[in-house]
Amino acid sequence: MSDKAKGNTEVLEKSGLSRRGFLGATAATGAAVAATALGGAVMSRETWAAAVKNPQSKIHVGPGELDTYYGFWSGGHQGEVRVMGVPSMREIIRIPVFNLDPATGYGLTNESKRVLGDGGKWMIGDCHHPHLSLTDGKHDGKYLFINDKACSRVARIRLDIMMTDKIVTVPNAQAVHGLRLQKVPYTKYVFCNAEFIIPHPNDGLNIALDSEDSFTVFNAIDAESMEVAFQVIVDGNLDNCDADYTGKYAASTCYNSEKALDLGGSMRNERDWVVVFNIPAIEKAIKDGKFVTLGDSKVPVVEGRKAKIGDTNTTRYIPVPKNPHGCNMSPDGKYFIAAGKLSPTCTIISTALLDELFAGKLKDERDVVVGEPELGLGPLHTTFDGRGNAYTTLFIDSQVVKWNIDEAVRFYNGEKVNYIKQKLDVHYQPGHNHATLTESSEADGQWLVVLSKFSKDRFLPVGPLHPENDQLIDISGDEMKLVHDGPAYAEPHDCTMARRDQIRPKKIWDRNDPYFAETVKLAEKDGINLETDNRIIRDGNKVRIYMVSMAPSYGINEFTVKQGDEVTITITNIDKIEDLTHGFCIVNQGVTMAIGPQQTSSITFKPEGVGVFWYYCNFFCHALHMEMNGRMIVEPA
Ligand code: K7E
Ligand code: CUA
Ligand code: CA
Repeated sequence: MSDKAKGNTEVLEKSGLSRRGFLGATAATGAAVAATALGGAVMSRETWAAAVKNPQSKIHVGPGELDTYYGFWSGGHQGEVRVMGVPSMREIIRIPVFNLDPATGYGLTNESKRVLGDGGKWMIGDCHHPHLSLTDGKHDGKYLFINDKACSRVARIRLDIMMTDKIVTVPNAQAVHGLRLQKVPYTKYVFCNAEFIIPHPNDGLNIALDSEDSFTVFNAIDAESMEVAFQVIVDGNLDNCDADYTGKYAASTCYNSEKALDLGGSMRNERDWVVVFNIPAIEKAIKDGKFVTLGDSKVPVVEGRKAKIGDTNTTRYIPVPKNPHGCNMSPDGKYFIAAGKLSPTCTIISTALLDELFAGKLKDERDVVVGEPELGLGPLHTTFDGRGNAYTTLFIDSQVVKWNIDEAVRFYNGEKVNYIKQKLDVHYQPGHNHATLTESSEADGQWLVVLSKFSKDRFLPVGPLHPENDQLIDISGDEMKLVHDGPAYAEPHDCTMARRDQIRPKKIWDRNDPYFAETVKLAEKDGINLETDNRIIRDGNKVRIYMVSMAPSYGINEFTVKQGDEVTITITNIDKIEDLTHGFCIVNQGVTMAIGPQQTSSITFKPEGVGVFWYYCNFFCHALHMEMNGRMIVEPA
């Protein structure tokens, strides 16, 4: 066990749960313990080093060659998304979402401020779960959605331009964590969990968190309008979620069924639960007027607490051990798999039995559980290869365990079968893992990325703050083979991958793009043709400057404003050449933005000080790029 793993065990022991206690607590059968102890083939350091050095090796993407998969990485509390190439694990670009991005001017330009709305005052985020939109269970290349736990938001990225185009703040909620998409018939809803229990109203008067008026909500956001379509009140808290392949059910894990306010309390129950949401029943309840609204928000809020659902039949609570974390739907649509975290097990929930559960035909909620394999210590998240195998991260054991789902189901039915296929050491303490196309019906079992939380000795030392370690594992054969380590800055949590033919980004901007349509409208009000006009318009103490850019010059070389003016600069890049982006930066003014080919970008600011201020292009665009500059003159008031 690594020192970090030891550290974790110590933490757990202090909180009354020993490593042995884990195993003891879950009535492990002898056979299951034997299966866990079996372990698996671990590729030696020499073998994988040789595999990586071999230029013919599968993971080597040579100069000029393209990766076969797009990877979209959460940028963690950098509040962004990172686009990677897989299998090379090269970072291709970053997409700012909740954060300030000086390179593109995201957070500074008027276009990005319209996207950010009120949340623009924060400019922080905590991204965990990036997910790609689907049609008929397959990635359709339209959108990527991602949560912000820090400010309770959900953002949408348009994949054709790879930019964030809408953000919604979820009302009546604190900390949007788990996020998954409706897969069938298409991504109509973005499902997401508000994690923390808060009082309603949260007015500072009513602060008892154990009262009936304190709860958290499951949310569905309309993927097109990006408005919250409905919320469901639940018992306990909410962690991760997923949706099925019929479009009917979503499920979320809850680790705090105790509604405890401290660590010990939240580990009191041997079992917490998975909440299953019946989407058509929720929609019907809303149609029938069986909802309330909370505070100022107009979002319909449906009752989903056990004791209160009445005839709306919106939810069911399936007991699962213990502080469960990951919730993952298998690509064949058959199972929701909840990872036990404080139990060494995963719980397999059959989607085929959910109709019967909601129809009241089952005696017990646990009757939908068709397997509960013992896998190892600290199971967090599960991913799939499309060949019937599941891969679960074991946080405490620092391993990924490959296991066969149907064999685990047979084992649960009493058959003596060893469902564990292999255990592979990873470095160190993995959170999510993610196989290629695993969240779609096309899971192809080629690559597995393991997002290890600690890197410790895997990279050159960089001081007390370490990067994480994203490890690439070849899962195309019978045996998992670790082939690459890659550092990741704080702190991705999760990623998702699609085949490169499934993502179809534009090469240059469309002049009618909605991203800057509002800016175009404002220019039209000033009688400006953005593609030809270079003009300065004074309107009281507001000055609007319109210019084009074409390598290597701006349409306006010098302009004059007065101290105290509010200045808006709108630039249209009339170059039509792929990869010809210009920048606009005014020295000592905190003004910077990018203008892609055929894009219009604008920025509004109040100049600081008086005098001559040079502006220049900060994207290399031409042999005379250094000469692409001009001057803003600020006259004293
Ligand atoms: Cu496990 Cu936020 Cu998906 Cu972190 S969550 S690991
Ligand atoms: Cu335009 Cu550099
Ligand atoms: Ca608990």
